This record gives sequence, structure tokens and C-alpha cells, in this order.
Amino acid sequence: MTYLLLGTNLGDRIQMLHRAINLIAERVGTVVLQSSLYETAPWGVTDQPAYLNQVLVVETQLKPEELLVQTQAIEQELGRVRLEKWGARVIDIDILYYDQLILQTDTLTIPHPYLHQRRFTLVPLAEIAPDFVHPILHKTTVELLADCEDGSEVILFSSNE
Ligand code: A4P
Ligand code: MG
Repeated sequence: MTYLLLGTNLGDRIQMLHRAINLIAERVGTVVLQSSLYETAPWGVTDQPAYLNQVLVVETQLKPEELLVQTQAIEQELGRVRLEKWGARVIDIDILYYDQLILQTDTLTIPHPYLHQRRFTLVPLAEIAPDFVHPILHKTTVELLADCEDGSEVILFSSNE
């Protein structure tokens, strides 16, 4: 099981999320859970449009490196252009967790290194995986969110109920 964060702040954001989810279902595996959509204030580079963020739980047979190849291919296909780090993008797919795996290579760090520092990640993750335990920090999503000092705004945009 892998936990993916989708982020978009350019173009038709809702359509971008739908297209990304369809491609993930085709190429990565079964989408088991989807969080609601959250509108979130830009983190890092703050002078850019608001994001929509969503977290997915996906059952995949791909190995982590293969998963990254697929998620990056999907980003490319949806028109992602890499400009500046933390800058605006039509779609970003981050791998948050891969089961309880801890991995650090030149291209891939799992768990995602900023996961616990960002409300735009923790709030949607807490909705669908409140009790998942971070394999390094040994805290649940709910505990990470309670400890998180990020004050940036995260608003429910469209509920998944
Ligand atoms: N990489 C390493 N580990 C991972 C992982 N677990 N998942 C490498 C995905 N990629 C991983 O990422 C750079 C490189 O990270 C990849 O080539 C991959 O080998 P990138 O997507 O090309 O560049 P980036 O996204 O600009 O940089 P970075 O550091 O990934 O930024 P983030 O962390 O993705 O932040 N504010 C709000 N509200 N919502 C957002 O979604 N997103 C960002 C981007 C900034 N501010 C945001 C949001
Ligand atoms: Mg990224």
C-alpha cells in the first residue's frame, strides 16, 4: 500500500486531479481510498496561487523506484513543467509512505521528508489514515498533526462523503 499526495495550483485544478487519479488507477494500482479535496495556502514559495491537495491510498505491485517512474511520467503527461523548487505546478505527485518502508536514495526518500511539517499533507492524510504510524517518528497521523507547527490555511473544498 502506498500513500500519495496530489497537489495542483494551475489550470483546471479539479480536472487535473481527476485525470491524475485515472492515470494512477491505470498504471499504479487500485485506488483504495481518496481524501476530500482541500484548498491550501501555498507553502514554501508563498507568492503563487492556492493549491488543491488530496491524498490517495493505492494498492500497488510496483516497487518504490518503479512507482516514482510512473508518477513522474504521469506528471509529465499532464503537462507539468519544472520551473522552480516549490513553485506553481499543474500537478505534483509525492510519495508519502510505502507500507512501513524507510528508503533513502539519490532520487527517492520515503517517508516523504516534509510530510510531518506540512498541514496541507497532514490534514487530508488524517482524514483517511488517522492511525497510520510514521516508521521513523513512530507517531500516528493524528499525533503528527497535533505536533505540527505549520499555521498555513487548509480548508475543506469538496467533501468526499
Ligand atoms: N523525490 C524524493 N523523494 C520523493 C518522494 N517521496 N516523492 C525526488 C516524490 N518525489 C521524491 O521533486 C524533486 C525530486 O524529488 C524528484 O525528482 C524526485 O526524484 P519535484 O516534484 O521534481 O520538485 P518539487 O516538487 O518542486 O520539489 P519538492 O521538494 O518535491 O517540493 P514538494 O515537497 O513537492 O513541494 N503548498 C501547498 N499548499 N500545497 C502543495 O502541494 N507543494 C509544493 C511542492 C510547495 N508548496 C505547496 C505544495
Ligand atoms: Mg514534488
